Amino acid sequence: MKNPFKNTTFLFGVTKAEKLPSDNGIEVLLSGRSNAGKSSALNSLADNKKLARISKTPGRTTEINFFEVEDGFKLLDLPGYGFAKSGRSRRKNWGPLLEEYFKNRQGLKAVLIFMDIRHPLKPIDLEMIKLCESFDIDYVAVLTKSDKVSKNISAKTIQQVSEAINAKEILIISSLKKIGFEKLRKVLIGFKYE
Ligand SMILES: Nc1nc2c(ncn2[C@@H]2O[C@H](COP(=O)(O)OP(=O)(O)OP(=O)(O)O)[C@@H](O)[C@H]2O)c(=O)[nH]1
Ligand SMILES: [Mg+2]
Repeated sequence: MKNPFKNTTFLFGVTKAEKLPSDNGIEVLLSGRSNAGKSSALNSLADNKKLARISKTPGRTTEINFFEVEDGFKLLDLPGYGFAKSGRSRRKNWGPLLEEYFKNRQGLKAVLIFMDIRHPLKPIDLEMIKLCESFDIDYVAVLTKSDKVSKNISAKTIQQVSEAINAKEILIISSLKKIGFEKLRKVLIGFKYE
């Protein structure tokens, strides 16, 4: 089957609420701590290594990057937050933009929260979950880098996460091993029809 994400293209980056594009079509936000593996996942999703920049230095992405999967369906790569030194000032900058975005965005269907399977549910992830819950937006936990842990640890972590939060789905992926992307694609496509 053809990969429906294959033709995903980068549109632009936005740093200020007033620069957000008009609220057309549906949008899914990709969020997660810096280094969680969001950009790698986006590239694997589209099967295009050049799509999103994969930062070697954590926290290098500094904008909300808009990607178009197809007409009327966008993915937004939210730069990593909560990382070490630059975290606090970045978080301060993020707050208003994100709040503004959540408050007024009709097209926002869901938020994916990418978490390194070895370090899930950090305070900043819980903040994002709270934000989703306060605006009644579905969120999906995506546990990344599953190649780094055993099957046993994976299963335990999924159990632990499912007990702690009300995620619509809990998925596990490995961009390195290309595992979990069929399911992730299915879940994302599902949001088109809600
Ligand atoms: N082993 C392993 N490493 C991964 C995987 N996915 C990403 N990485 C590595 O993790 C690091 C961070 O990946 P990125 O995709 O840039 O992370 P990000 O969440 O986009 O980070 P920011 O843009 O800073 O928010 C890179 O060195 C990747 O090569 C994976 O599935 N397995
Ligand atoms: Mg990134």
